Amino acid sequence: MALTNQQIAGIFNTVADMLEIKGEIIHRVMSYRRTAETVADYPREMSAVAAEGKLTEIPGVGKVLAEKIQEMLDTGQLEFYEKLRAEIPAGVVEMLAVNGVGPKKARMFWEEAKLTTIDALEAAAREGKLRDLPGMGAKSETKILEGIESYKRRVANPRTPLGEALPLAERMLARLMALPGAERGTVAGSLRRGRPTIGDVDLLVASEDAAPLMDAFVAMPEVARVLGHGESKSSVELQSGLQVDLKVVPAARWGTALQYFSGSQAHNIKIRELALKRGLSLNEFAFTPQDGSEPILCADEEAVYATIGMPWIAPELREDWGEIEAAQRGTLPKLIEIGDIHADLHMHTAWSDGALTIREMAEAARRRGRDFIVITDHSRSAGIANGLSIERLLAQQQEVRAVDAEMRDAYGFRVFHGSEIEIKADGTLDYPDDILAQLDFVVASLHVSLRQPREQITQRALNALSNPHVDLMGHPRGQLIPEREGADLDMEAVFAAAKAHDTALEINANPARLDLEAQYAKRAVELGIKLCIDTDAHSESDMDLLRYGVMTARRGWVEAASVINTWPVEQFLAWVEARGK
Ligand code: DGT
Ligand code: CA
Ligand code: CA
Ligand code: ZN
Repeated sequence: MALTNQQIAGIFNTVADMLEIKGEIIHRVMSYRRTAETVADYPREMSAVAAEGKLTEIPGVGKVLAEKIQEMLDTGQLEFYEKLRAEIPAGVVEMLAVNGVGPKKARMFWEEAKLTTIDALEAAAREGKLRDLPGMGAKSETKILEGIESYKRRVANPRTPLGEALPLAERMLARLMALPGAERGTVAGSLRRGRPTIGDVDLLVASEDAAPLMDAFVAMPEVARVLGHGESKSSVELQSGLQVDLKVVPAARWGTALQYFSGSQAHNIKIRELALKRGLSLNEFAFTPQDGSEPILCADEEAVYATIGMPWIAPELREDWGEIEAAQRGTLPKLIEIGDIHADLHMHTAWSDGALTIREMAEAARRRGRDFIVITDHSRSAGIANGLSIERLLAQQQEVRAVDAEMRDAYGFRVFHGSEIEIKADGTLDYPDDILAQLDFVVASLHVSLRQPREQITQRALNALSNPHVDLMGHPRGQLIPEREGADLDMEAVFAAAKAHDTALEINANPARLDLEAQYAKRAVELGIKLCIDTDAHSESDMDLLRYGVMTARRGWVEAASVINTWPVEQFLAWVEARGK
C-alpha cells in the first residue's frame, strides 16, 4: 500500500530535524517543514494526486520535493532519508523531543560528549557531565533532566488531554447525529466521566439502523486508519493517533449500553455484583434474570440504577470513590452545574500576558452570563508574563474603576481589581502587604521553583495561605497536563492552612491545568474548604473552558455552596470583607 500523507509528512519532518542537527541552512530545513505541513493537511492522498501527475501543482510543493514524494510513493522509502539515518544516530534525533534540547545542543551532545541515546544523555546529566560543555551550566543541566523526565512520561502514558479529546468527539458525534435514523447520541467512557486525560474516545448512538452510521463514521476526514468496521461497533485511529470507538444500539437498550460504556470498570464491577445479589445478570444489552424469566430492557440509565434499588449516579462520580454507598444511603451530593457559576475571579488582560483590554474581558464575561469578574494580572516578578510594577498596578486600578463604573451603570455588571501574585522562590509574596490591602481580591500562585523539596515548597504555600490579604490560591499544585506533575506539596498541610485561614483553593478550569484535580477537590470538600472555579482566561475563547473546571469539580463531589464564585456579588464582597482586609 502506498504511504499515507501522514507517513510522508512524518518522514519530511524527520529529515528537517536531521538537517537541523547537521547545521544545514535554515531555508532548506524550512522547505521540508512547510511541505510536511502541506502534505499532512492536504485533503486528498498524495498517491491519488500523483496518479494524475499533479504533485507539482500542490501549492508550496516545489519540483524537488514533489520528486521525493513520488519516490516515496513508488519505492515506499526515501533514499535521502535513509542516507541521513545511516549518518545520524536515531537517539540523537529523538533528543529533539526533549524540552530544552534543540538541534545545536543535540549535535553538541553527540559530537562533543559522544552521547547517542536519551538514556546516555540522562546518565551524563546526572553525573554532572553536561554543565561544562559550551553554553551549558548547572541550571541548563537540571532543565534537561526535567525535560527527559517529562519526555519519558509522555512516551509511557500517551493519553490525550480532555480539552483536546472532548471538542473532537463532539464534532464527530454531531455529524453522526445529523444522519437520518440517529435517535440519541453521547460521548461515553472516561470522556463522559470527565477524566483529565483519556485513553480512547467512546461514542454511543441509538438507532435501529446501524450500517449508515458505521459507514459515515469510518469515512470521516479525521480518520487515518480503520481498525474495525462491524455491524454495531467500529473503531478508527485518527491522524493524531487517538482511537475512537463507536457503538450503535437500539433505543430500547440505550440505558444498559450507556451505563456499561460509561464505566468506570471499577464502578461497573460493583454494579454488576449488586445486580447479581438480586438474581440479575447485567451486561450492555439487558438485565437477565437467572431464573430464566424475560430480560429487563432499560431505555435510560435511571431505569438501570432503579432496577438495583438506587438513584441515578452522575457519570463524573462513577469511579468507585464511595458513590455507590452514598447512592444506597441516599446521600449523593447535589453536584455543582455550570449555570451555578456567576463570576470569574482569575483573569488576565493585555496589561500583562492576556490578549484583551479590561473592558473587552468584562464584555466577553457579561456575554457569557457572568455577573462580575476580578482582573488579576501577573505581579511584578513575573517578567516573561509582563508582570505589573507597583506603579502600573495602581494605574491599572484607575482603569478598572472606570470600567466598573461604566459596566455597572449600563448592565449592573461589576469589575473588581485584583492580582495574581507570585509566591516567590524564597516564600515571600510579590507585593508588600500595604499594596495587597488596596486590592479587592488577591490570588496567590506558584509558578517558579516548582521542584523545590516538599518541606520548602509546602512552606511557601503556607506563607501565602496564611497572609490575611490572600483570598485564593491559584492552581495550587502547579501541574500541567500532560507534561508536568504537580509540585511535591504536603496537601494535608495545605488543606489545614486553607481551612484555618478561610482561604479558598482554586479549581483552574484550563484543561492544561485542572488543578486542583478531583481527588484533591473531594478532600477539600470533606474538610469544608472553600473552592473557586476560574478560567484563568488570557483571551475571550479561554472563558469557554469553564466546563472543564465544572466537570473536574463534579468529579470531586463539589456542591455549589462551597464555591465562592457561585455566590451573588453581595455575599462575595461580604466574605472578602470579613476575611480581615
Ligand atoms: P480510557 O479510555 O482508558 O480513558 O478509559 P475508559 O473508561 O473510557 O475505558 P474504555 O475505553 O476501555 O472502555 C469504555 C467503558 O466500557 C469502560 O469505562 C467500561 C466499559 N468496558 C470496556 N471494557 C470492559 C471490560 O472488559 N469489562 C467491563 N466491565 N467493562 C468494560
Ligand atoms: Ca475510552
Ligand atoms: Ca474504548
Ligand atoms: Zn493566571
